Amino acid sequence: MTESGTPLLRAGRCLVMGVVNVTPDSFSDGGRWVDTAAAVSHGAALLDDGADMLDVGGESTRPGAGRPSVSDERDRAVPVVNGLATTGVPVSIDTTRSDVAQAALDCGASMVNDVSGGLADPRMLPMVAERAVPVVLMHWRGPSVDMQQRAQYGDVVAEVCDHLAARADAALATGIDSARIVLDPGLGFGKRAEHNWALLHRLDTLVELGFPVLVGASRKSFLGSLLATDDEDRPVNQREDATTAVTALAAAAGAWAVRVHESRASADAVRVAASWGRRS
Ligand code: PMM
Repeated sequence: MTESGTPLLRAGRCLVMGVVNVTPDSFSDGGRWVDTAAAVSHGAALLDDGADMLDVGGESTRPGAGRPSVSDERDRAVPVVNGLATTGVPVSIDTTRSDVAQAALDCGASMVNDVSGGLADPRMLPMVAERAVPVVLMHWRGPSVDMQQRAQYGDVVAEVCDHLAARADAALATGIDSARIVLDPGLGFGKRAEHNWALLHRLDTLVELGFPVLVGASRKSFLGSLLATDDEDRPVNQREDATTAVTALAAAAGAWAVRVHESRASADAVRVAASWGRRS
């Protein structure tokens, strides 16, 4: 950290954030990277495949998930953050707990990704302000264990945008610089497929709030149900092409970054979108 704090990564195009879930139970890759060395080499592979930054998390937020203890979450995520950050790559810590975030920042993380938008832990936003690091504030309606019961909206786009504008105001009020705030619609968090599609359809409304926007659609169940056959939803490991399509469209709609489990195709897609949008 410099005296003036850590700036938000920018590249003149949509960025690709590679996901490193150090959890036994995440919906798409739970259990694959629980070993620190495996998680670090997975992160390195995501970078080789074109990711601009990595997002490391030690708690699964899939619908219905229970919570690990703070120490379990920290012990899973922080060694992986440490192993990756020493290579100089920008690493964010995906956590709603300020203690975990703080430990990760101490070990080289340079951004906090809080899916609760600072609501789960009242110490999170003041800590982020003090450390002067960028923060992702995601739309959230409460813990994952029963969040789908709260998937009730009148106008989902207006409600999510109003909520995120209020979370940005709360962050500004605690002293977080506006240039370090990222907003995220929280696809799948207390939202059904139709809510996710409405939010993507009107991503411009969220972008117009004036903050960088992160989109996390990768492999989520609304892509599985979109591509379902009569018998079953498209399995998680066969949703990559749909994820890439979302990446291209999100980039074209002005997203700051996409959060993805595989980076190669999305890294290509953001470059296509940037070139398409450029007038020469
Ligand atoms: N989704 C998941 C976890 N963390 N963070 C942000 N900012 N946005 C998301 O959409 C998001 C997130 C759930 O997906 P995973 O369990 O595969 O990581």
